[in-house]
Amino acid sequence: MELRSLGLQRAHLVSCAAAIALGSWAIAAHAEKREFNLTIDEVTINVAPGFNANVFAFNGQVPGPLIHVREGDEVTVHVTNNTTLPHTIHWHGVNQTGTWKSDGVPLVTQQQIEPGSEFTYHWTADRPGSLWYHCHVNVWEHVAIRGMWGPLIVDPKNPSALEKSVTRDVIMMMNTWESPFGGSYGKGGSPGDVADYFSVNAKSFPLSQPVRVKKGDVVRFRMYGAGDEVHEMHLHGHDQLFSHKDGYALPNPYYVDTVPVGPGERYDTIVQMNNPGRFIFHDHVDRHLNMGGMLGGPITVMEYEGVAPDNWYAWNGKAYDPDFFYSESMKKGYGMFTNVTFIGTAPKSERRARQQ
Ligand SMILES: [Cu+2]
Repeated sequence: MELRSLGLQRAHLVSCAAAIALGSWAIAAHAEKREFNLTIDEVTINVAPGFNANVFAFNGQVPGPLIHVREGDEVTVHVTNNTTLPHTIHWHGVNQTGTWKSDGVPLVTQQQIEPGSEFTYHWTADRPGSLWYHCHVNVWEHVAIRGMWGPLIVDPKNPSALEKSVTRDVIMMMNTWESPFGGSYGKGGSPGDVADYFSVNAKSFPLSQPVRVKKGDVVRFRMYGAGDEVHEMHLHGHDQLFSHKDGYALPNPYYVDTVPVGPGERYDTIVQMNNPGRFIFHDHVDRHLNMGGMLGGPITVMEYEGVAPDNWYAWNGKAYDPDFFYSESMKKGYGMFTNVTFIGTAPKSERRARQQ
């Protein structure tokens, strides 16, 4: 506790010194203290038709809750491990300036958080961008196939004109699953094990969702490689202006139509919605359609307002969740945001045990 408060004081001094060096008190004046609670729970989620996965879920959901803060904010996160295996949380992209003991790496920066235990992380949002958080214990299982990941968006103190032009954020976290181990905690993700289901925000098409847009929208896609494979994300009908890599603004953004999102990476593209119709946005790795599937995996569709419905359209009449890509939550300012769509159910075996 003493060490932690010393760390806090040091971080505060560093940020004040930086503010003085910049000849501005902006950092010290506008930084907010933000405090969040995360639990880690064992639940089952439905990833694809015919495939459920037992997961370690932050606040019972996959992806984990959206954490949205501003550059310079001081963040405290209390973590409670309600599962049967140990975990930590690594804040991927945060540089942990003066707070290295909050980096979340077991046996390097902390002891793992044992079942039934708690741990508190404290860090300053020392750089902006599309960051994320994930477990750092047995990552080949916990991150790759058990859903232990969520988005952490740090808004820059001084957004660029390009960033200011954005009217909607779309957060897409792609990942992998191994159905033979879907029901077996503590197994899977090892070399030789084969991923056979693929998803965006933990849902494979057709369980994923469209992005409903109108002409004139400017969408910022924030794409994450949360699993163990590269996802070649291809948007039809539009130019994607590749603007940020791992949260860092490119000095010279350039246009692409396919983005290779590898494990741990983040790619942001900014797209002018200027071509009304229905356009698919999909993973171009053919195997990622799912094992034996006709059409599946990480897929969404840009559905423009005003386009007449067709009864043969695969998503005709679909129940729409406008926050599936955290687009609505991102409009609500800073804080932590959940989505009931992502919440799992108690594993069947556990439920049976409770009923008896
Ligand atoms: Cu873990």
